[in-house]
Amino acid sequence: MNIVTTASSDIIIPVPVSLVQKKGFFNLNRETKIYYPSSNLDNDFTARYLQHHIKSITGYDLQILSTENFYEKGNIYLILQNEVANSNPESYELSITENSINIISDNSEGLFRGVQTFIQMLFPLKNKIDLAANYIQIPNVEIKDYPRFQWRGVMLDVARHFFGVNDVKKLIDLIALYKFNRLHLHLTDDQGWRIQINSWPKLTEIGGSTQVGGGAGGFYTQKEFAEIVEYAKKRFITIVPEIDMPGHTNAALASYPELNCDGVAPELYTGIKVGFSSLCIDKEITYDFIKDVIREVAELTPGSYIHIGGDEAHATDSVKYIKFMERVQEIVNSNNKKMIGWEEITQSKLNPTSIVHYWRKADYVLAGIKQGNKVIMSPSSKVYMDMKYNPNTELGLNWAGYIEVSDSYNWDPSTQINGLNEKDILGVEAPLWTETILNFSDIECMLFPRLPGVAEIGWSPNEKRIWDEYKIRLSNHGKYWEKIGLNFYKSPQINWE
Ligand code: TNX
Repeated sequence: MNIVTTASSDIIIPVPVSLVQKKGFFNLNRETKIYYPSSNLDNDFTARYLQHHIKSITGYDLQILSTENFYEKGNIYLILQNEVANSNPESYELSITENSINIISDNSEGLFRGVQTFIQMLFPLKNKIDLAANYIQIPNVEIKDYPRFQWRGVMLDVARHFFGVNDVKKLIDLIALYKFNRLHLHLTDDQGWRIQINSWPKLTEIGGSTQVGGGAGGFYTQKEFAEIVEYAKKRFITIVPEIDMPGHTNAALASYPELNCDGVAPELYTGIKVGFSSLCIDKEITYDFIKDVIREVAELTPGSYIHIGGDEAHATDSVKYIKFMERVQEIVNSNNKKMIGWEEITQSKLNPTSIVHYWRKADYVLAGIKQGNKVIMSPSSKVYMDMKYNPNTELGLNWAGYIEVSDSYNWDPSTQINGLNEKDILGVEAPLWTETILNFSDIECMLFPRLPGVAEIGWSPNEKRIWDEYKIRLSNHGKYWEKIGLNFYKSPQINWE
């Protein structure tokens, strides 16, 4: 008995740059092998990743072979070669013929992205009958693919509610499937400080001890944080740590009285108001503190970026805010990192390497591009994953509106702000703030099915993104989500049958 999967044109998210469906099938069966080039350890991981996913979806436990010479027909080949005509490190080609499945890139990163495309081809295989199949017929196809934007991010707020290492790893695997390449962790806020800082231990001892609603909170030890970074790196995802300042700092201020202008530590905070706290701009100890924190975080971060927040500093003098951010920028740069900040930072004089994170006000962004800065696009009315889908959604907030699946899909970064052009845009990011999000099932429900749409905006050419076609592809992903028990929102906009 055999099973025929759906044509890839009805499955792949983000939609590839070029996909040509061909006649005929590759027959995947229990004897199919996965070959990968022996020269490179990253590819060993990628081969095992592919093996793991094929097994979990089809039940086939395929053998992996490492060699430089692929001569035997009828298998899956991960191929590194310098002939993929695109300098983008994430570009890949995937061709399926009767004889073989070839995933080709000139870079390990591209191979990993291509493997995600192949894994998705198995998504529609959902029920038990599939597992009993003698072989699975995968329709022949030729895919050439590379991303539109270099920054395709997801943000998780681990400060309002804390999420442990295992939750973060689960999230990393989910976003890897959609070719995201950045995970921004919002590590500090009024309600919690979540990263161990050896030179200021009370930040986590006191500042990490609670969360919104008064739960136990928590934090990552430096060892745990390094583990997250490494886990993400294997999946070609860069961790972007955020230490929010000068506002959103009540947890730090509660941990060290000397950081407060009046020398008195406030109580820990477990509500959800914003904009009431500030570091003391006029005290030198504030900058000693920032230098220590940024140094330790930079040491833990192989990626090029440190996010310093800078948003909603309503309790900070606005003139002093400007000078403060310029000092912080110097500290970040002296640790060999690029500074990212929420859009408000463009009031300061920024270096061209600094990156502006748009969420609400176009004017701030335009002030940034005048200074030569690049922009990450997180328009709150489109991609804030903590916004409710509709008035009946249990979780989430609604200050930026209700966001249905079509709302988060049907927009284009390069026409979102008048005067902001494609060349100014580094990419897109979907933030999940967690004031109302308590556990991983809540995370799933807010991210799915909206997040794949943001992935597609970040990766695919705009003219390839067609809502009516996307709905079919999304529905096929629903079959996989059912299978893995993912708690997704069954939006009435999609036919999930
Ligand atoms: C605004 S977006 C915030 C966060 C809140 C979020 C809730 C931004 C830079 N600041 O502090 O968690 O709204 O949606």
